[in-house]
Amino acid sequence: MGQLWLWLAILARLSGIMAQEDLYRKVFVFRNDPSDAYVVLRVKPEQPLQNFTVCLRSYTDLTRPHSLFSYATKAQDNEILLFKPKPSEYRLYVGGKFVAFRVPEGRRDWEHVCASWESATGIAEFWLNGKPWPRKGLQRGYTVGAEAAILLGQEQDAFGGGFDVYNSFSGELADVYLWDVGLSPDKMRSAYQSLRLPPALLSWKSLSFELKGDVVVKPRLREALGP
Ligand SMILES: *[C@@H]1O[C@H](CO)[C@@H](O)[C@H](O)[C@H]1NC(C)=O
Ligand SMILES: [Ca+2]
Repeated sequence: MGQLWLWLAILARLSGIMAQEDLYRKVFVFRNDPSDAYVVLRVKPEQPLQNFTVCLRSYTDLTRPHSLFSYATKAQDNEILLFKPKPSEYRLYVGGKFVAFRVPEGRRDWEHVCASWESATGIAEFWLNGKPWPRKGLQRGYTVGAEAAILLGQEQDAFGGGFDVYNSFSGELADVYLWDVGLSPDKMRSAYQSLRLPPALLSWKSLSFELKGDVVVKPRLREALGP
């Protein structure tokens, strides 16, 4: 029996099948600053996106630029990118163009963000800690490519690579989700409050991921919720 599992594990590794895990009450800890660590996420099925919502929670004391969610295709490295160039700004990139959302400088606490985009109108929504920011627009009529390298911890300047360690993430990440729809305001608030959520392309409760380098899964130290 032990040997069967060993063979299955080897087979899984060879065929690139990743662990699927419920990360409820867990976090990814990126220990180093700067760091070359990252986490690869896999979406199944891969599909082009006319609409999407990405949500995650982060906890860091970084003041330098850092990447939170990097979705690159072979044609466009910034296909979907959630990026924090400085403590008072978030950027959402879609197909290489971005909109900026100015935010109050963090209280050095967990920050929950959701960003959504809709091709038909180009409208981008940005929610911080359960609260919507004034909507902006970009890339009306665009389609996000299907075959993607999806990474946490690094910003891709090439498909699956081209990292700048000074754009790396350092700290804790949790509650990462990607949907192929724009979430309703109710669901945006549910995501912030860690309540029940619709089925997702990427779900923290059944995440297919692979750790690369110095990043570890640890239990949460406390509930990440805050007003
Ligand atoms: C994208 O969202 C718009 C507006 O909610 C909807 O009309 C459209 O059908 C959606 N497209 C896809 C492919 O889901
Ligand atoms: Ca890039």
